[in-house]
Amino acid sequence: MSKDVSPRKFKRNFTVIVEGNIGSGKTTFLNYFQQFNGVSVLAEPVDKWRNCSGHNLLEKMYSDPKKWSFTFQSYVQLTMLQLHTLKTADPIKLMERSIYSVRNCFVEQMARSKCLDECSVSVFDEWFKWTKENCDLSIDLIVYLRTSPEIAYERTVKRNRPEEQTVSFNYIRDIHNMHEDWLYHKTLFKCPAPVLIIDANLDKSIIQEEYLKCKTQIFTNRA
Ligand code: DCP
Repeated sequence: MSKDVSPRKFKRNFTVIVEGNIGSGKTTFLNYFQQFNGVSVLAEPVDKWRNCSGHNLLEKMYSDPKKWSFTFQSYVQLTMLQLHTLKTADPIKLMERSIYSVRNCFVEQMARSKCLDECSVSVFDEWFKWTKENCDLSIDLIVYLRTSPEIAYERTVKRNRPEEQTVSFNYIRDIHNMHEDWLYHKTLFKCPAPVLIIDANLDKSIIQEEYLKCKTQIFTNRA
């Protein structure tokens, strides 16, 4: 295996977050980066969300969004914070999603669709503000896997995750719009780092060229 990263000492990891709609291909992207030395790949802890002391919070959130969205997103926020503050041995830390997409995409969509009431959103905002001020949530690069909502929806239907049976096209379109406003148009919330946009509509068989561009940017920038 080639040695892509020299064993220099860094004050902290060069942190890259991978963002994109549900079904945009974040897992495939992360799997590609598993092969390189010097990169710690931190996948989203979906299994934890499915089993919080025996409770499947992901399933609960989709089955009754009004009742469980706050509980679910609170737990996601905690698990994301655990990943943000985790010190990894490798110089590059590649994370699936972040505390930023919890607030800027999911909580925002839930607030607009009234799944979360104003006071619940205020509690999220207080937590978000406190953690930003008191924990190191620094990000060096955001990789945005940009898809059309149609393709993201099609992939979600195809993979047939039991908890996602009630996910509608409209929900995927809303979550798409939140990502677009945050990371593409940059009209919603401040971006915590430069954004690299990848055409994630491309099929698995040809997307590796896009990944390669991304690899170059990550490995060059962290040097
Ligand atoms: N989810 C959520 N709120 C969050 C993060 C995720 O409701 N703050 C939900 C959406 C999905 C599931 O959790 O139902 C996993 O979502 P992701 O988009 O993070 O992961 P995927 O597995 O869908 O990613 P991909 O298909 O891009 O690999």
